[in-house]
Amino acid sequence: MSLDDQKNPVLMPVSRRKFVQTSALGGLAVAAGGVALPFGVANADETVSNGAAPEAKTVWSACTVNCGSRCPLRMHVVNGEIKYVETDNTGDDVYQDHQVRACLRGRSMRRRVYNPDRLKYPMKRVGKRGEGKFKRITWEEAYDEIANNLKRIIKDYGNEAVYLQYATGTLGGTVTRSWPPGTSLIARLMNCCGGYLNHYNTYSTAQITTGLSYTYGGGSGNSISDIENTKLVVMFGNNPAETRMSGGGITYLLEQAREKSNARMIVIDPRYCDTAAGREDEWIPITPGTDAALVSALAYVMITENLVDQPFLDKYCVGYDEKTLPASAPSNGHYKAYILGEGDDGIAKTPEWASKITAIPADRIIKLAREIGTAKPAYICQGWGPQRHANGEQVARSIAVLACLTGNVGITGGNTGAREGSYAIPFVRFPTLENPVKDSISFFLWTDAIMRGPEMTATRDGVRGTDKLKQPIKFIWNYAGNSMLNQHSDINKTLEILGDDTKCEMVVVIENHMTASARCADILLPDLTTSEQMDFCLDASSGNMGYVIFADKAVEPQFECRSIYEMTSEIAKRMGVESQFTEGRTQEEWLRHLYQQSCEKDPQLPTFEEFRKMGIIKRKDPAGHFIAYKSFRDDPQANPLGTPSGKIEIYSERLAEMAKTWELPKGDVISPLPIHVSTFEGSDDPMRENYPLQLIGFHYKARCHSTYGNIDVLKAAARQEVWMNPIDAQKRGIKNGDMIRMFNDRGETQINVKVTPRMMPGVVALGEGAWYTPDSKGVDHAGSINVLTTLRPSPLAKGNPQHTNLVEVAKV
Ligand SMILES: Nc1nc2c(c(=O)[nH]1)N[C@H]1C(S)=C(S)[C@@H](COP(=O)(O)OP(=O)(O)OC[C@H]3O[C@@H](n4cnc5c(=O)[nH]c(N)nc54)[C@H](O)[C@@H]3O)O[C@H]1N2
Ligand SMILES: Nc1nc2c(c(=O)[nH]1)N[C@H]1C(S)=C(S)[C@@H](COP(=O)(O)OP(=O)(O)OC[C@H]3O[C@@H](n4cnc5c(=O)[nH]c(N)nc54)[C@H](O)[C@@H]3O)O[C@H]1N2
Ligand code: SF4
Ligand SMILES: [Mo]
Repeated sequence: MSLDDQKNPVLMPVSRRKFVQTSALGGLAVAAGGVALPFGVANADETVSNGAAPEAKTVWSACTVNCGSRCPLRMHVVNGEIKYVETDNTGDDVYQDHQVRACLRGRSMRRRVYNPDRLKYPMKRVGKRGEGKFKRITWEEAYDEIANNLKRIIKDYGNEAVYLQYATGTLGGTVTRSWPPGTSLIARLMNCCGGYLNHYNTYSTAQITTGLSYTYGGGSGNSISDIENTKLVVMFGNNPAETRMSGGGITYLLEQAREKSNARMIVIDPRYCDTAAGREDEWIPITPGTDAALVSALAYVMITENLVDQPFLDKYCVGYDEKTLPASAPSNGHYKAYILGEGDDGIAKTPEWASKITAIPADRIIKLAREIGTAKPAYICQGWGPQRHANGEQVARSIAVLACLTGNVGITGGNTGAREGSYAIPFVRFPTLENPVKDSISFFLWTDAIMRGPEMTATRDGVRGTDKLKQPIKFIWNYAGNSMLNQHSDINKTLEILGDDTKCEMVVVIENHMTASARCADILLPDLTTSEQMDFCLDASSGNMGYVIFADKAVEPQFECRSIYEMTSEIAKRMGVESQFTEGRTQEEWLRHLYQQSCEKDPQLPTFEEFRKMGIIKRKDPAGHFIAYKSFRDDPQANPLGTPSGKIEIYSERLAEMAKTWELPKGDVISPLPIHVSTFEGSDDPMRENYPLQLIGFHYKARCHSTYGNIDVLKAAARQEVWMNPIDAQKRGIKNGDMIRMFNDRGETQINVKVTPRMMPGVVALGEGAWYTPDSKGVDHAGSINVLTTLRPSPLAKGNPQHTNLVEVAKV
């Protein structure tokens, strides 16, 4: 398919007939009111036939979704309708002044704006919550209903009962920014009204962020462009070809950097992912959730063959061996003792030991250890797949230790074992004021907080800012997110929790489309898309090039949709805080005001009108490649890390303390050293007798999570299917393309199978984010993975173990 597919006449027009189609989710919602509104879009054919010269313009806009990139879109608008979409045409092909070329998703933006699932007017729930039955109401009714309930719930339960849901649909925006929660206009509104219950961490990186905060007091990595200075690239579960697509993503940068350095690249992943796919020097499939065992055995070989960087470990690290072990630790509590079998478990972490756990042959582990131990420097990194597991904190910390054993931290061509770092142009953000409420929960435990809020404590559930939650969640704001259902775990259980409206009393969803989460709303507000309003797209970067985009208004608002600024201003008025909220500015006045402030800090910026014409401003990192912890490496005394010791803590005294004091469910482990631990639904769980296959998810090129998941051409271009090894397929009498059922105790999905040696035996993989499409028995028919995932959190981060699942697969 050509990148400019939107110009292709066969694929182009969104016809009127198609546009009134009811929702793909069963035709319930939009059709329920039975009201078809006049169309905001003129039919393409009409504009040609009426003879008048069409009014054509090109407007800079942006794709602001949470794919890790941000991309400029040039909207070609004729008579008020987007006809086709192009992308950046500034700069050249040389990296760091390159064109930031949108991927096929962004180029399909027109199909999101003019989508049959588009919400048209405010609606109120009429059936059971989650059923998706609504009636149309006016904006005045919607605002009043929200404000009245908000006042009542704050009065009855306090501001701690009002929760801002994780929602990253527009995190690239400025006025429209939806995440982190504290940066959204909803936060500003709530902060004017006494505050809200916050969340920390993310579905993306909970285990690695928490894990590495103990190791490094942070978790940054060298920029990927620094691969031009390396000898060897080792990727643990990192798939930039899919998760960092486009000229703003870094997949192309990776290839250009490798061309310069000619570095070898080893990809360690249960799946032969697109990043490998012929570009790799070697693919090492690994049993999911066992990377820490692999690292332990690599350490064993490096220690016994004298390949570790002892001076680095002595000078910069705590707890590698007895020399740097804290006094509070047992004398055999150091990492070297654990590896050599002198620790409490008495097991030497030999390649043979790890081979049984990881399914990687012992001689391959030995060869890999020698290779990593002798390549100087080596760029060791991990994506976020290995950490999205029930033992993900341990895995993330272990991979970081590998970078320390080999002395690769803080140097050019090396890396910390974390994901790549990048550079962004600093810009002034919308001020959202201070949250008077300090309590926050892990983003993943909101369903728990609905059910048992006041039972949740700091040392059992990781509640922060307070010892114990005061109230259960009673009110949820869900702005630009699908984690009310589609993206959260265990959809069936979550539906049950949400279905009881005596528990959480009010759910407000602000969306563009009739998503699974939208169907769980009590009040559903139709938002503008990026194309229908003015905003800046910030925090955009491509390795060591930062950029910002002027996302202008391309077309008029469709139907009765309104902007988030207008919605929150109207609710602020009803809450009696309008002047504090708006400060008397319109959306455009705010943008001009913020831009003025950015210009004062950064005199290099062009004027507002110049920026508007340019569409995109790019800037290279003045410091060159980003080298994580370089100042610490250069002078550790002057530039200590954010850990208590100021050093890299292989052994963490804080974790040792938590291991003693936290109340953990049976089987959960917190440990001062990064070690391999068995987990629930891991490769050695006895549950495998009933559910013999490990199921991992992955982030798929067809969508950004669930966003773009309802675009016909994208669905056709990259089909939703479950990956399965021929050995597993043959055992079950399954052939490539068959319709299968995949199930466990939590639910079932039916989807076509892709039988492929790109998947290791014993493991199946399914792209996350497909639109949950249940039948009357609750069986999903779209390959929506979260009918199979668990609500049980990981031990330390209380994060989402969404890649740790056991299932069985059978032919339908
Ligand atoms: N099983 C499994 N589940 C996962 C993951 C996994 O790997 N496996 N990954 C997790 C991760 S890392 C993440 S980040 C989360 C992502 O979860 P979410 O943050 O919920 O992301 P999306 O599914 O993209 O949902 C974004 C929503 O915003 C809406 N939206 C887009 N633009 C606008 C706008 O301008 N205005 C409004 N009001 N709405 C808009 C879209 O229609 C979409 O419904 O999912 C998590 N869930
Ligand atoms: N196209 C597209 N791009 C995206 C997104 C999207 O939805 N679509 N989402 C964006 C967001 S919000 C995020 S957080 C990132 C997510 O980025 P990641 O979390 O890095 O993406 P995943 O695909 O979940 O995992 C990366 C790889 O890890 C592998 N993997 C899974 N389990 C293990 C394991 O135990 N060990 C090892 N070694 N490998 C394992 C998977 O097979 C996969 O190839 O992607 C971003 N980019
Ligand atoms: S989905 Fe990501 S890579 Fe694709 S156009 Fe949007 S921002 Fe760019
Ligand atoms: Mo994410």
